[in-house]
Amino acid sequence: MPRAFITGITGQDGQHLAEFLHAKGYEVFGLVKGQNNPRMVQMRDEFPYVEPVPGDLADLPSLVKALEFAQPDEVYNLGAISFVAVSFNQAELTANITGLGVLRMLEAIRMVGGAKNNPIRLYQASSSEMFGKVRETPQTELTPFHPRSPYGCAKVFGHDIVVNYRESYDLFACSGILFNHEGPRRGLEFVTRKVTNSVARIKLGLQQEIVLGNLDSKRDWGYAGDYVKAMWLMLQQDQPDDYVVATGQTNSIEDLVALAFAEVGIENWRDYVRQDPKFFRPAEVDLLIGDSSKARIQLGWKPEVDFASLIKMMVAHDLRFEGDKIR
Ligand code: GDR
Repeated sequence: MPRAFITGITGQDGQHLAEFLHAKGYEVFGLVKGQNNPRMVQMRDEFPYVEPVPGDLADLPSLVKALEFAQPDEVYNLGAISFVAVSFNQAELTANITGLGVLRMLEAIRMVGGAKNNPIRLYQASSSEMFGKVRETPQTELTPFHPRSPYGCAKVFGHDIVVNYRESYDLFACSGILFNHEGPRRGLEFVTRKVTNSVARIKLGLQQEIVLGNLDSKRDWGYAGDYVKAMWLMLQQDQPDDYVVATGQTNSIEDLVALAFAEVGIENWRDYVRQDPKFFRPAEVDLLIGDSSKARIQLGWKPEVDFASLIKMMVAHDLRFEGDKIR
């Protein structure tokens, strides 16, 4: 039975990946930080097959112990301070966890190593936020980085240190430069889920309006369930490499809002939307659109769920989720 160790197990991608790997016959271990982590209760109920392992990306000895315990064939480093807006207020913490956490994981892998003929393979969750103020469109693996947030800067460090350790120590370490990926498990702080959940609540009479920031920025949004397959495929190749994972379609926040409202039969969506400067960011990423040709050709990966189907799925889920609360 292959063994996988996932950081960020309680997040959206951790949940999708755990499900995916479990279905493939993996034994799945998840790094869980803190005492009485409240998200662990949900994990125990929904993912009883995941074995929790205590530890923290800020604590190298705990990572070494966790790897010694899990003895993984594959490590998926998804753990991070992942909300871009928060990273402006907690820049040092973001640099420590999202950036230095990657270095600690690489060191832990070097120390624990794995079987001689089967060294531990690492997947690092890199991000399209590294492209920031984009230098070219669409963005590929070769597009230079210009991050626009402490989060983006920390991800650039994580990305570069993976390349450096791969080249210096011959580690099997890959980075997936994943563009935005969403779904019903997305946290309510991210714009897609904030919108689909608010639209459902407005439809059900539970909320009057949505308060948003910048409506003009554009994102390449895919479905998280599709994207975790690309992570796994990267670790099944003969050689480690980096890959852009994206749909190649871009939409604005305004498109997202209009589509979500249309799903519940509301056309005059502007009557329900208010903008508040507190949701604007000190520096913004205006346009993201990824070219995932390399992943499509070398990994045989392609996204299955398009933007319209994704928003439809999320609105339908949120109508059920919010409706259940009032029934
Ligand atoms: P992003 O996702 O920053 O792209 O990073 P997010 O959904 O937070 O923002 C997308 C865009 O929407 C604009 N926006 C708002 N965003 C939020 N959260 N709330 C609002 O009210 C709002 N109004 C407008 C933002 O300004 C932004 O332009 C996500 C994260 O998952 C990262 O961890 C990951 O690396 C990247 O995607 C790829």
